[in-house]
Amino acid sequence: MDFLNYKKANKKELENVTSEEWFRERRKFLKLGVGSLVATLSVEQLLAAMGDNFSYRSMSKEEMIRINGQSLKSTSEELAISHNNFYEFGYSKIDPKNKSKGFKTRPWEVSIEGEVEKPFKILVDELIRKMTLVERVYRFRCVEAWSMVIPWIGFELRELIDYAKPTKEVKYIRFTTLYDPKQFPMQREFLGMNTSFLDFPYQESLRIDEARHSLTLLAVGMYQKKLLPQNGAPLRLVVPWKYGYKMIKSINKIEFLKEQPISTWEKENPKEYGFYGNVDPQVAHPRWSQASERVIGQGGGRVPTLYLNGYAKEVEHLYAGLDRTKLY
Ligand SMILES: Nc1nc2c(c(=O)[nH]1)N[C@H]1C(S)=C(S)[C@@H](COP(=O)(O)O)O[C@H]1N2
Ligand SMILES: [Mo]
Repeated sequence: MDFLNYKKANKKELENVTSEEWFRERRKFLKLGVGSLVATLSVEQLLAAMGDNFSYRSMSKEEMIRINGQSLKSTSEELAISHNNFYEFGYSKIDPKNKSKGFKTRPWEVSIEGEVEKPFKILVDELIRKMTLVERVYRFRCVEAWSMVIPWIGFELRELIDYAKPTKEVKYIRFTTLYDPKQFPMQREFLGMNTSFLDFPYQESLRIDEARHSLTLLAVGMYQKKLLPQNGAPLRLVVPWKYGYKMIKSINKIEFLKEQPISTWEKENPKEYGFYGNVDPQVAHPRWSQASERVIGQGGGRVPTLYLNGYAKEVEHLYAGLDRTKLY
């Protein structure tokens, strides 16, 4: 869509689009030039015209230091989009990039189910339009003992939870990745057998208080752009104090639950992967130490791993009374 071809909005039209609902789109269009702003555009047209851009609040230096304890330098974008874990596309780090070229992320429907006032489905772009987008630069620590720093764009999950209106009994929230063997090679069967050792669709969950923490995001972008398929487009979970496997990608179902569910990795190997997946240098994986990590993009250099990935001050209180040495 070529928004530069739109006729100039007159003063009256401009006033019509100053309502709260139109605020973000309007700001985006103002950035692009008033000529691109026409009051008669439908929401769908506006969303399409947004292209690969979002309007979001950037992270200030003060916020960066308050949350991360220091100023962090992001990993190079090139590495973050070509060193990935996304087993639906394959097991090697380059598979997700190479095998996701045609992955269709729009239109994309997200289904909200379980213990809510009224279950519903919503198009991801409509959901994004309702939420407040922010940028958050966070440390990212995979259970395989490597790490990156990623500048995410997303909204706080708690904003969606409030929007979904869960019942009082809700204790957990579960996310499910799209199930589509046509698009995900590893979800296919071969001679009646599963191709993968994982039980797809991939599922992950959080306790509702973890989900409501202000650091917990649903990401829709990174590096100031929309997410690419290999990073979990169009919607993926970000919980910076947990191992990467908790940060489920390409979500199309969100359920509110009363009981603690079993997640994909926990089901596959309960001796090695727990429900919590909290980053903890003192609790070794059965097959390797978690005391340090290899920083991707720093020539193989290792740094000590921080308790709760450096976010202990923010989230430690959530785990008072839990035994750190036990794999939950
Ligand atoms: N659906 C799905 N989500 C997933 C995975 C996966 O295989 N499938 N891998 C997880 C793991 S182990 C990690 S480390 C992160 C990797 O995210 P990144 O590729 O954006 O760095 O995604 C997580 N989310
Ligand atoms: Mo991971």
